[in-house]
Amino acid sequence: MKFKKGEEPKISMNIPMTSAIMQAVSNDKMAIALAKEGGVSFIYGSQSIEAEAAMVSRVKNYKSGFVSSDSNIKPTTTLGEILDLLQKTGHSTMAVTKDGTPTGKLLGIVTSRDYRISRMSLDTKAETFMTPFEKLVYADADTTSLTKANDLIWEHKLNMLPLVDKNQRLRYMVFRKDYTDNKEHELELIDENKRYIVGAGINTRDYAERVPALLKAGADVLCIDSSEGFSEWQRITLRYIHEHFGNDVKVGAGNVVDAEGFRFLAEAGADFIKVGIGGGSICITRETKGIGRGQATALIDVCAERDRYYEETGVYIPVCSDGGIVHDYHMTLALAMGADFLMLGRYFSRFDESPTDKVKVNGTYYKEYWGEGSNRARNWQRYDLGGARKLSFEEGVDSYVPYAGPLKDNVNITLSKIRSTMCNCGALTLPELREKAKITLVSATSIVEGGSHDVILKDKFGRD
Ligand code: MZP
Repeated sequence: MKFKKGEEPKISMNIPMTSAIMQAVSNDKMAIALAKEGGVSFIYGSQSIEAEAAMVSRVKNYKSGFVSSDSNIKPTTTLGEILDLLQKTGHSTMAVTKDGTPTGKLLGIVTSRDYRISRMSLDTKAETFMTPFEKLVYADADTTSLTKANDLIWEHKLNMLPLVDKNQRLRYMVFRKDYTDNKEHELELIDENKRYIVGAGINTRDYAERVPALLKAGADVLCIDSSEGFSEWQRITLRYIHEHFGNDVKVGAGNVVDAEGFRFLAEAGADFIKVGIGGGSICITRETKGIGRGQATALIDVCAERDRYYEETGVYIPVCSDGGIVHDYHMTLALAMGADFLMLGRYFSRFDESPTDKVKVNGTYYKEYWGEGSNRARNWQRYDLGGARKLSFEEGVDSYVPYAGPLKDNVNITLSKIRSTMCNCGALTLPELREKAKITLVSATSIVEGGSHDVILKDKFGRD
């Protein structure tokens, strides 16, 4: 977020990644998964105010687990009673230990997840479902892989396996493969009282109602979601929010693609500024309207203006590079070109945690991914407002992207590539990367040369 020379920003991230303000990308599930890795999601605004605020509130109230003393849970306590307790305390998981401390002997774990409940009746008594933990297998939370944990679960006939760290503190649970969907369930962190940071998308029409609802739900940061940020509407919206809710409410604006656009939004009071028009993977704005600019050119131009603005005013306004990332190294390039952080749509849409359906076509899994400017995304307004809105042309497509598995694994691989490139450039921090990275123009030949070429890859050998 914007900050003055010598001050610290009010909100900062552990990794420079945000997920796009899109129906197909950022719901509460995505927000929790990304926040666990240190990034921030912006919950999509193309839904009713109530629905968006409810998503924000679920992220803010999400607590993965807590430890209860066994005095609360007696052998005769029923599953229904325990689930009531979980609901009242806003948790999804509870670990029960002998003496009520996180390091005490673990008696059992209860989760409110549906698949657990489906296998037990609400009258099931604690003594029944806690019994397996007599055979509890403690393992090293830092080194045990999901596959190994699953093997242990089967071997010991458990429904879930708690993992503890070196100090015997309960760190994770691994759930047995679910019987119904045959999926492996993720590791669930138990660290208590963590509140995840979450952002939310807003628009320049209903901000007087939407903004207070989102702030009440706990949104940490807002962002005006539009493909055209260099507009009077954004200035009016920013002024209204800061006048009515104070400067502590952080609002990003955009998108712009040049120095003039940056300056306009900076002077209008934006707390961060997004760059990118027409470069998104699902975007056809350039094709349909001829509006936009190459992402790298736009980013370099805007970042230079950000630095000039900082020199002149002593106010630093972070820049977010939004859209167009295809390969992981594009992220490093954007960061080296000056982006403070990135916004990604396609990248996150491919993961388990995105809100869209996973479909199987010819033996390969895909996830759905559609643009906010597609009719599919715009339809919510037609339904919600109940009236016939004038039909407009589409600026986004409805598509499939290859399914890529869990967010955590993918983000970790991407980050390790970014770190490795930073290492090549001799940079320990992102500002150092900007300073030290040498960016050169590449020819089409050099791009071909950069991949494997003039060899037949073994997995294609012998095929048509
Ligand atoms: P990408 O990561 O999929 O390449 O791009 C995501 C970005 O594309 C979003 O953050 C948003 O700025 C932009 N977007 C979303 N919907 C559309 C559209 O329908 C679009 N045209 O351009």
